[in-house]
Amino acid sequence: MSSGNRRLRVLVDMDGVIADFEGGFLKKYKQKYPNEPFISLEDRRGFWVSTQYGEMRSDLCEKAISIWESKNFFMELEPLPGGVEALKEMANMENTDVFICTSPIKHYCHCPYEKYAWVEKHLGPEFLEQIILTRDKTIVTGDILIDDKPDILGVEPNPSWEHVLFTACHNKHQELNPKQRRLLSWADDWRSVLASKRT
Ligand code: UMP
Ligand code: MG
Repeated sequence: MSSGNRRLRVLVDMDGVIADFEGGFLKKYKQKYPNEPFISLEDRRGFWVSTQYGEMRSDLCEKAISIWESKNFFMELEPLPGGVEALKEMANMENTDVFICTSPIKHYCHCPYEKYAWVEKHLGPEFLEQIILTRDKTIVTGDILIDDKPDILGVEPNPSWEHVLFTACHNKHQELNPKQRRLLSWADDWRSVLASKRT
């Protein structure tokens, strides 16, 4: 990012990085549709859950979407192991600004509210200052974006951040381009990744 800015700005995605979207989806899908086929997390491929369900049977795309459009879906997601602790530690590091950068769904009646409520519940009210809700992360500036989506595109062709791919069930088989880095989980060495961005 801009030279002369001594502070490190870390953007951390929410779904699939600190909140267990895939696990929460599968649990509620099975509860709501006990007689329909499902895709185990082991067999998940591709970022879009709805696409893979739709490929299995076309009506399952809508059924999948109905799960995350439901009240309390985002609110009740479990934290992914180590994520909350890592964010709190990061936020307490010197010269470090941490933001949660997350894309809400367009069915907006529950999701944005529940994302704020989730952050307040798991990270504390002071973290509400750090939330960025956007469908286009390329226009947000930062040194690093930790995100499980392999392709993060938008109107800005040259985002300021380095995207570090957070490993998830849907991306673990995917090959990275030679310059791209992964964080395998929050047990992986995220502190070194941050340190590498401090000059
Ligand atoms: N999402 C969909 N369809 C899918 C999978 C996810 O709309 O098949 C939504 C849920 C989240 C968003 O709101 O995409 C993912 O947000 P990020 O983790 O990329 O911020
Ligand atoms: Mg994500």
